[in-house]
Amino acid sequence: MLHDVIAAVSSASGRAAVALVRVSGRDARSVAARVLTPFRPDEPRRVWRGRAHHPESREVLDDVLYVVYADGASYTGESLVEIWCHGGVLVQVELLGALCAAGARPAEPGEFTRRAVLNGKLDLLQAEAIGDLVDATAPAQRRAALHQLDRGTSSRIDALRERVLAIEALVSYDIDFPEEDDGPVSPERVTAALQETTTAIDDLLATAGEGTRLRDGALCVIAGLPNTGKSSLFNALLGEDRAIVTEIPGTTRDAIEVPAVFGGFPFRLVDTAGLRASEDRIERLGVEVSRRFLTAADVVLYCVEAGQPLAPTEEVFLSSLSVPTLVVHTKGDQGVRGLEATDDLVGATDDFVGATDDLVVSAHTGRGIAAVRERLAALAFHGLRVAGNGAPVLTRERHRAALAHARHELEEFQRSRGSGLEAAIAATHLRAAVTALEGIIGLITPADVLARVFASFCVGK
Ligand SMILES: Nc1nc2c(ncn2[C@@H]2O[C@H](COP(=O)(O)OP(=O)(O)OP(=O)(O)O)[C@@H](O)[C@H]2O)c(=O)[nH]1
Ligand SMILES: [Mg+2]
Repeated sequence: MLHDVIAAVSSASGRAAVALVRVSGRDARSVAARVLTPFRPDEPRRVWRGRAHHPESREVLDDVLYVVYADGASYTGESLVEIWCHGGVLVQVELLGALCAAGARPAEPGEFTRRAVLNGKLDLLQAEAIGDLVDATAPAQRRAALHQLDRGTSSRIDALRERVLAIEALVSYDIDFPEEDDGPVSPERVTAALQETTTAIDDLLATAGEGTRLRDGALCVIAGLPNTGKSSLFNALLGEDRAIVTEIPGTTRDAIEVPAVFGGFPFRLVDTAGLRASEDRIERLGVEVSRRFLTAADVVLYCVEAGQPLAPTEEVFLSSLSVPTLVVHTKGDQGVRGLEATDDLVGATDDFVGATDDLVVSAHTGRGIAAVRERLAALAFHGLRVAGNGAPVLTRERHRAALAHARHELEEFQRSRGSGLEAAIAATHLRAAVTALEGIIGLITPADVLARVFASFCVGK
């Protein structure tokens, strides 16, 4: 099955100057030869010009460019032909039809990348990185994906695996010579090595929260009393009018969620109904929705009108929040005295994570809007901003769960050793830790894991 020839349009459909059609598999060249003239398979990685035609009707479909890649020197690791035809809705589909008539079958979603993994061209983390790169909407997502594609995360996992293998080697002496009380390897050495490895795992695990946020977008919920300018701020942050603004308190009834990029990081910005006890049934439901969003929020943007002190209920509400909160004083153009000094806070810094911080903004003049964006990025992605671009980030639950599992096995090993269990039996936990780490990179990957990884890919990838 792996050797059948697959074909797909790898570019998006719709009007475009060019489209890319890929053909991969052991016999990709003979399939392409039936469609392309002249076909020059002998000189790989050179661009040729040719005509594409249907293998049966011989009707010419397009004037194309193509490249042939040899086995082992292609994206998929197998014989691969890439054909650039004219884009649009018809030509690329007809070309794909011609290739299928010539012996290929339509590829399944992610099948090219899946083959690349099965042929050892990419590990599983790199394959996921390709998916992330295609899905990236914020520069920070692109940077993390590229780092992962460069085996940044993989090499970190490799290093962890090496550490566990080294511990295995240390304890193997005890296994081979169990009757020796004082072997050449002291138990302290094993314990120290275990501790170092667990710490290294914890460092990586600590990136999982922001890593997931980096993939999904940080949920930023705008909250506050009615009429405090939440929807206006929402629109100003997005740079477009998405939410209705009126002078009537209780205008927003439903939560509106819109993806956004602030400071290069991905967000899901949510405007909510103003928080108050209302007689109006619809408004009450809206307030309930607001509260639900607030429980799920990664960061809260709390609006209070400039010059208005926080009401005691608001103080209580704010201190009940367990996520970083940015309090902004809205309508800052209305000339409230005593707030000018607060402008000193505009420069965003990285050292106030979790703190409640104040900022004066105006949706009307744009004052403070850029600073809010920067601050939100600093609050939601503090760790990533500090770590910089070169650090690996765990972006998926799959990674986190497997690492946590490896860590658990190391603890179990330590526990078994402590309880005097035979070294050979205790060492099975080390083996299990190695297997868990290998699963992340994809050295050993059950079919169902592969299926899950590629489920979200689109055709042609
Ligand atoms: N001068 C001034 N007025 C503003 C500003 N932002 C909002 N307003 C006014 O304040 C009123 C309420 O604005 P909204 O954005 O609808 O407030 P909200 O908090 O979403 O209100 P609800 O949805 O009812 O809770 C409107 O009349 C806005 O024009 C601002 O920056 N400056
Ligand atoms: Mg509103």
